[in-house]
Amino acid sequence: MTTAPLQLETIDVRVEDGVAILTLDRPEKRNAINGQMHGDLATALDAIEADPNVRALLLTANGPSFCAGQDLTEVAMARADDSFRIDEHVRTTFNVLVLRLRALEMPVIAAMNGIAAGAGWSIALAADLRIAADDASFTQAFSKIGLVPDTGSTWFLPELIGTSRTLQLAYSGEVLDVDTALSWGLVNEVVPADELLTRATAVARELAAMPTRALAMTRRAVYAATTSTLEEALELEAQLQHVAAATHDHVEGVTAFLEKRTPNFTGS
Ligand code: T3D
Repeated sequence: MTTAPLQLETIDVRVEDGVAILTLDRPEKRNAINGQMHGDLATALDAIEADPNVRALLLTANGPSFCAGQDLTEVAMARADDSFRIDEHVRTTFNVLVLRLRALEMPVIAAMNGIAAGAGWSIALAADLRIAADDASFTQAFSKIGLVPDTGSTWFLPELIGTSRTLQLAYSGEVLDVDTALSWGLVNEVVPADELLTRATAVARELAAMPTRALAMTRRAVYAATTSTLEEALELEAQLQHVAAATHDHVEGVTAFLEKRTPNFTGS
């Protein structure tokens, strides 16, 4: 079964070998997220969630930067309307997006080129793995325009780099280089820019060929553990193991091991 590409105004989605490659495609504005892109992201995720062929998501972007965060032109225009509430905007757009990414039943990988700013970086932080081009860089950006980090930055960054480094980045809005990001654990791997998509796609394909339901439950358990007690984590592991043990892929994995052959996982 093949899946037709989805060409939206600001986003392109194609499915290859079980990987949905979601490309932000507004390069002339550095992939700043306007209302159209917020809507297109929701449409793209609807399609990805509904597609049984998709077993991993790769987030990437066209042009010289990964994503410049919220489209500030639109925010400036919206503010002219007295009824505009920025908190509602954040709740109904970025917050929903981040929670949807974390709830997906598959691994999520970000392939990051150029600069990622503000909410654009936060979206990548919601992914499980980040593979960065050697020209990638990262900025919290929010303080430069008198805003508070959002889209999960205040939650994701301390998890990865601790509170002091988070506040250093958030206060200064400094542009973090990719080597420092790698050494701090903010990206998993750095590759030459012209190899980014090839490498990230290879990683995503590898994950898509694995026991998808077990990987989905793995990310669920790991993310739940960040806010749970050891007792709660142990209990969730036990419950999820019960579900995993009933999957076809578990039977296939054990059978293949005993038969000394490569398993053929189907994601079921
Ligand atoms: O309402 C809410 O939901 C609040 C939520 C906020 C979440 C946030 O994300 S706040 C942070 C917003 N982002 C920023 O502050 C970053 C702003 N952009 C930049 O600092 C730079 O553009 C970059 C460092 C990202 C890239 O620099 P460079 O030199 O490669 O490109 P450039 O020349 O600055 O920009 C190219 C075009 O993209 C330019 O448009 P033009 O003049 O050619 O028509 C520029 O205005 C546009 N652009 C870049 N970022 C944004 C943007 N337009 C609107 N909004 C942007 N965020």
